[in-house]
Amino acid sequence: MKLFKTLLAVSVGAAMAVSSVASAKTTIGFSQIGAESEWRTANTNDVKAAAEKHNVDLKFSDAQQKQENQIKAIRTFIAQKVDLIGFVPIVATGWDNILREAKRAKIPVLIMDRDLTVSDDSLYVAKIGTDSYTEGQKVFAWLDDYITKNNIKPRDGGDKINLVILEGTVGSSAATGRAHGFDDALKASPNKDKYNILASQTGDFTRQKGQEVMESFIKSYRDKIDVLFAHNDDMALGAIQSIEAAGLKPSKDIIIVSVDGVKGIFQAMIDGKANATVECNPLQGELFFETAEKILKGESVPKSVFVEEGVYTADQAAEVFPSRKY
Ligand code: GZL
Repeated sequence: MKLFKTLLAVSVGAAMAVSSVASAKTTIGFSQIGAESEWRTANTNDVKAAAEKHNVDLKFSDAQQKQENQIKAIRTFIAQKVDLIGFVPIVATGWDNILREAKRAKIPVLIMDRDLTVSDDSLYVAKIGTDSYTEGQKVFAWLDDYITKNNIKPRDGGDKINLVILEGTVGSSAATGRAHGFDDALKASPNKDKYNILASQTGDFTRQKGQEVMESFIKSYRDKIDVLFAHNDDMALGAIQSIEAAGLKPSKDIIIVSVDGVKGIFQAMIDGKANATVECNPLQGELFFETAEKILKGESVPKSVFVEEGVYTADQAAEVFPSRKY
């Protein structure tokens, strides 16, 4: 009888072992910035859908826009001995120590969306992201072409096209990349002397702050402002509310160009309230989990991969809108 019991125990144990091996899903800890914009929500939804499709046990953490919450989440993932850690670095610096802890725990780290600066590039395996510098360059290229083709004249009767800029989160690679890309393209332009930047201030990528800062810009410069460049669509949408509240016509009195390509800005372009958006593609989930699978199989992956991104203008908005996925 004893032998039978032992065999039974062994067979049950083996069955459980097999079932646990068979159902042993890959566990990935993912620290997301927050839910500050339409774009971020689309990015989160895409990550969760792709995790489901790849049969990954996703431990998802929302940092409420605070770096210290991301660091805490990554430390928790290490304690949970996840197979891989993914995160969107809210700002570019301050990650060395926590990534050294992950390296000591032999847990690979895969970056999504934004970029980071570390003292040792071996602290993360790869980055799947968006090319903020090129996005900034595309903004200026579109604006300079639009101003020239439409022979736009300064509203104040002067000789300079006056811009105000709503910057993204201070210290984020998305904000610094877009700012540098725009500035470098402007400085390289034969028309560089035609432009004057009246003011540039962070709206932290949110609609609310975009509205507040634009209100202050209008108070200071009302009929001098010819162009708003917003580092993301959500801040542009907030700014449009302030422009209208001041009795000005968005896209007409003040030309509006922003970055992301979310549904809200397409609707604003259809409504004649915005002029153009440079796409920043949040649909990075598939590429993220494909790359994670390769890393976990020990395959080599490129250190940095950018997702595809286009430029969309008001005259295309109605036609393109139905096909937009975010
Ligand atoms: C860009 C991304 C930015 C978006 C904003 O890659 O990190 O963060 O442009 C979002 O809308 O808040």
